[in-house]
Amino acid sequence: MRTGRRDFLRGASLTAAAILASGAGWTQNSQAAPASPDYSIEIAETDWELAPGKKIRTAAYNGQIPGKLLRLVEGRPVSIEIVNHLDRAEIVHWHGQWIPPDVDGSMEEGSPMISPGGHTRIAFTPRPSGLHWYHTHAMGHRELKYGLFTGQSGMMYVEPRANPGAYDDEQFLVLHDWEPYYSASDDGSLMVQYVSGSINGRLLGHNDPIRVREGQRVLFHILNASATDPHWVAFAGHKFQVIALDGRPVATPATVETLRLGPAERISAVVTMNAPGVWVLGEPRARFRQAGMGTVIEYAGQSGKPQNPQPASLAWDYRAFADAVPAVRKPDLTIPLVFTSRFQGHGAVDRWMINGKSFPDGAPILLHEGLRHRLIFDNRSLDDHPIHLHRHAFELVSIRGAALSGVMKDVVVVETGTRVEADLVASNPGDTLFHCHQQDHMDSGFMALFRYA
Ligand SMILES: [Cu+2]
Repeated sequence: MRTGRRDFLRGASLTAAAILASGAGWTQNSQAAPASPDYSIEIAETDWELAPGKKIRTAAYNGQIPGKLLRLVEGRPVSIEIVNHLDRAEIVHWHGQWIPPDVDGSMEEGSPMISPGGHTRIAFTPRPSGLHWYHTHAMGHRELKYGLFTGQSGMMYVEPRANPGAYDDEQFLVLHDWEPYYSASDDGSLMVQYVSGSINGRLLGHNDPIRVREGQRVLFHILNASATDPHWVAFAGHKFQVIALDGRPVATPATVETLRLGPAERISAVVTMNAPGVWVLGEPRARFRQAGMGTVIEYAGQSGKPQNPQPASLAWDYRAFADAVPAVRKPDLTIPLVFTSRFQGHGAVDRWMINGKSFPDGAPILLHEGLRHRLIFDNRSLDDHPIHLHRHAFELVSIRGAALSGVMKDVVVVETGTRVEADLVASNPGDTLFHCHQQDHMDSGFMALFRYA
């Protein structure tokens, strides 16, 4: 581990970017030797075995995929050392946390990048509680080798001050797609596909089974860390009681058979283990299951080949988790956000626009502290988009014209040709990035900056 000040100085003497990189941390100060951090994240190229004989080389955190689970406590400050062993600048974003822009981990908000070979230390006070995650916010680029195409992601669970605790065991599952390549879509533009997919860094059959006992209530915390793909999750013979979305408890903890997670979405759901056997939990769609995106659940005393019957249908509706009777609130102002794409020719990636502008061309969108802003996500493109707002959560207020309340999110999938409305009560001043979480879309202009007036 190279954390000495000498290394920092060598980095800092190289470029202005490296000097900027020191802005957020103690490295500016030559006097005080800091106490050891609560956590340390080392970013480096890693040879990772998805399955015996199937190795990939990718950047990862601390040599493991996913990165280690960070268990933080709401309101208890945490310090994190980040060391970048790569030959390119990196940045770590704390997805779902309501923290200041200088530590949020977004260049566009003013967080410094960590120079090649450099390091920094950040500190923040975790809020809100629940299931969140940390991941690179660097660009993916055309080669599909950087950004979220790598293994640079991990879960962060912020314990609430009062833990509800109505479960016997907890399991954390991170979905990710690997070995990306371009294929031509029907209209001739390029889309990203993958050879393999994993849960917790291993292909189906190559993870240790999750061992359970009949009657147990297991709380699954699931994250889709894919760079670009939405995923379904099913667990044949069992149902999920969804208690939180994106870390925020839902108004109605409804029970469902299948889960859908757009890139960056999280679901916390309790499963009562009432069907003894050996089962597969994972992507029900054949293409993704064959690519490896599943894990085995084994009841005590049971053995044999994992059973994997298909769900009757794939269904997901955010409204299932909303208040029984939607609360009606009047916004103070309305912000229309129209999503469109421009075809760039056969064999090219599309250009993406919000209100007709590709980032960074548009002017910042102004927020007013304390006011209720109604964001109107109007998707006039042919793709679904997982829309993300940094440093805040918003409340869904309508989907395809149907009202709802009681579902807080920081990512929402806005399906093609539809409109989703969400209320943002602006309460965390500072620049705030708004973007599609699909890596190839955000890289191609699908971003905007929100700025407090
Ligand atoms: Cu998108």
